[in-house]
Amino acid sequence: MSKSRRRFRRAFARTAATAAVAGAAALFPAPAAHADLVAYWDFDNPASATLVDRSPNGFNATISGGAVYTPSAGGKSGQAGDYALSFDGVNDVAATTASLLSNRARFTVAGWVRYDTAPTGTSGIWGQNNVVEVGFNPTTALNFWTHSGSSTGFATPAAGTGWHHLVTMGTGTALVMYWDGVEIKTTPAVTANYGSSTDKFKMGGQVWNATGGHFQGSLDDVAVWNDALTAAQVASLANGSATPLSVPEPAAVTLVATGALLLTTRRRPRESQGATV
Ligand SMILES: [Ca+2]
Ligand SMILES: [Ca+2]
Repeated sequence: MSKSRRRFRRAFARTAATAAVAGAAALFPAPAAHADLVAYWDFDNPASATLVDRSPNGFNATISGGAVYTPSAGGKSGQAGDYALSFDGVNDVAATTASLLSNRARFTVAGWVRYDTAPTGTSGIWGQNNVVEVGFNPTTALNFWTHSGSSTGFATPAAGTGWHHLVTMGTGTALVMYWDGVEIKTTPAVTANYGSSTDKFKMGGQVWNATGGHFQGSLDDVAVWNDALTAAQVASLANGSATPLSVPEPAAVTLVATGALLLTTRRRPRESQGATV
């Protein structure tokens, strides 16, 4: 083969490989949010009393009692434009208008929690009264109660230790709590349904009961899933490599990996062909 023809072949192979990568990107786009993501609030719309649900489901929450956004960069990431919501422990609450946790066979609620003063009373961090209740109860423990799947908890870490990542999960066979990405408590309890109530999903108070029980501290990036997350998914949230919008379905990860593999195996014969002709 002539030198110019070989050069042409090499250039053609490079172009084809580039096109193949572009094609693969179109065939295998970045994974969408986990299909079981129910709602996600990042608290990054500080001009509004409405907390925008960043999932496609539109479960916006409304601030009442005077809960305030932290200043820009006051959110977990510490970056400009990242806000958290600060609760006064008196009457502040963020409430949806939906009973998000009713009749779940499995669920996960995850988010960042910060409390700079020790809790002075039973206080709710997130949940839905009479179905799933999470918060300080008593003041020395983080407690996770469900209507029909038992309850669990662990001793409260000291106040003033910054942001912590909390996960409360019902797998159908156990209640699982993660703290800063580590599975800190698992309590076996089998149920096909964690219960239902007409109460709404709330953050910062009115969780242990329909009224009262207000949390003093801040929350950021709270999300609800209609499934149990894997330990790897929890770790990715806690170490900041994923947000609730980028925690992928395990199936999507497999598809992307398969695409990359196909690309690799298809390119090899073409290159060796060029060398032997
Ligand atoms: Ca208040
Ligand atoms: Ca935020």
